[in-house]
Amino acid sequence: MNSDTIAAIATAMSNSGIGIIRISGKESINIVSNIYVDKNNTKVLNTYKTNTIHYGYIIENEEILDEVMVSVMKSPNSFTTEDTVEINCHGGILVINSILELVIRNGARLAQPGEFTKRAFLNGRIDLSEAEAVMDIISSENEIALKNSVRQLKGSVYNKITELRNEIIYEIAFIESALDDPEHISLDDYPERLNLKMKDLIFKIDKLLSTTENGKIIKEGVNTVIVGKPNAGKSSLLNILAGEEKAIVTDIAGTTRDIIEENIRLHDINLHVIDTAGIRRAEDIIEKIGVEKAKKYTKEADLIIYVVDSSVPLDENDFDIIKLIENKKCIILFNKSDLESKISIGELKEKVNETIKIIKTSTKENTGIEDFEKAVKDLFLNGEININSDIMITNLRHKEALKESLDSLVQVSKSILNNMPEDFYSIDLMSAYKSLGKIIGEEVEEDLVNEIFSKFCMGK
Ligand SMILES: Nc1nc2c(ncn2[C@@H]2O[C@H](COP(=O)(O)OP(=O)(O)OP(=O)(O)O)[C@@H](O)[C@H]2O)c(=O)[nH]1
Ligand SMILES: [Mg+2]
Repeated sequence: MNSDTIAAIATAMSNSGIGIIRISGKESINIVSNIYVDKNNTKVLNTYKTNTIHYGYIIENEEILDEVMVSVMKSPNSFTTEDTVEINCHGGILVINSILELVIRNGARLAQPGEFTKRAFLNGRIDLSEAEAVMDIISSENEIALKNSVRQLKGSVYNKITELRNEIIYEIAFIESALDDPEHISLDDYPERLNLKMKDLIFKIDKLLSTTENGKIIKEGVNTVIVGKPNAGKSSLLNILAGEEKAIVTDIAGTTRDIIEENIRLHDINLHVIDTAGIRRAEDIIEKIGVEKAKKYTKEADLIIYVVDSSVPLDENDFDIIKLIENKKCIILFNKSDLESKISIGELKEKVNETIKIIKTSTKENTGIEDFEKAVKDLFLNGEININSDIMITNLRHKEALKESLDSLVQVSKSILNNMPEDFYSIDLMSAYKSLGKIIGEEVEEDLVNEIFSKFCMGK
């Protein structure tokens, strides 16, 4: 009997109009009740009747994540015969993934491919031939999806996973051979060596996991905010990046009053760039509102570009901004470098987080912009993965698989520490190997039922 509650994205993983997250199992209604409110901001989902559909919001920490329609189907009136909730949300990958992650944090487990249909079958809702018919219908779509994912995974990600798997299988083979032939292969100092290897592999997988966040950002656009005091050259920068005169540039401090937004593709990264009103302690009511907005957007940004006017001394406005950008991903432009400097890079460095890159630019003479672009790229890609929007690990299932393999490798290290026998290492190494295999589609499934149902795509 399946007692846990499963969740998955039931629609294609692309930026489409609508995305559906399906949740099935005993806890599904409770889980969604926790994260859903109706238009009166009340948690009422568990009062809804079966087979009804409702308008409301998914909330996280009291903030609205998305506007949604939810369908409630109570057992046995659903496809799986279990309590089922479907959330229809907006189709962006970032939104769908965030909601799915939220559902999982609230107690559901990520479904295996075909698991909804498998439950329908195991609960007597459909027979195997019906299940196979469903499979036929979706398999054509699946083939495209499969080709698609193979294409996505070709290149650096695929190579990386294969490389990791090869390193793991080598160790498994070594242990197995040594256990088979102890006379010729010694395991005497092996645990120490293996431990070093584990450290290295754990480091590499951690790094790969950190790119999953970047991968998401790359598709959706990095929320980038240009801040600085009035007249620093913020709007000039926006115009250079946009390649046209999007924002008004004048020598009057306080020219930009409201925010100006622009989507810019920089190398392979989509930036959603927001030019803001120069931050200063303004008197003028309209400017004041603009400044408040600038502060709000800065707090929410993924990336901040702080434009410093190097032709005038740092002042209280700069100090306000420096406080605002604490703990944020940030790049500082030491702008107006064509003029005589009234501050030094060293002086600026002392005042901000030491990891922040400072780049000399002139947004008037268009210098230093390439260095700036490179800094953005470095910041997001860690120089590691050759990401373009086709190659990335945005897929939550891949992320889970990476985490699983990481857990198994940590377990190997623990076994070494506890002087466990060598065959313990093999077991966890094999789990790590299999988890990684899921990412590139080379998992070994022994169970026939699993085999059949694993042909389904996620959420079916
Ligand atoms: N010499 C020099 N002048 C610059 C540079 N960048 C911008 N300027 C000039 O500085 C003035 C202000 O530029 P903007 O781009 O409007 O500055 P801003 O930061 O958007 O200003 P606000 O919108 O008022 O906050 C304009 O006269 C620009 O021509 C630079 O690198 N060097
Ligand atoms: Mg401006």
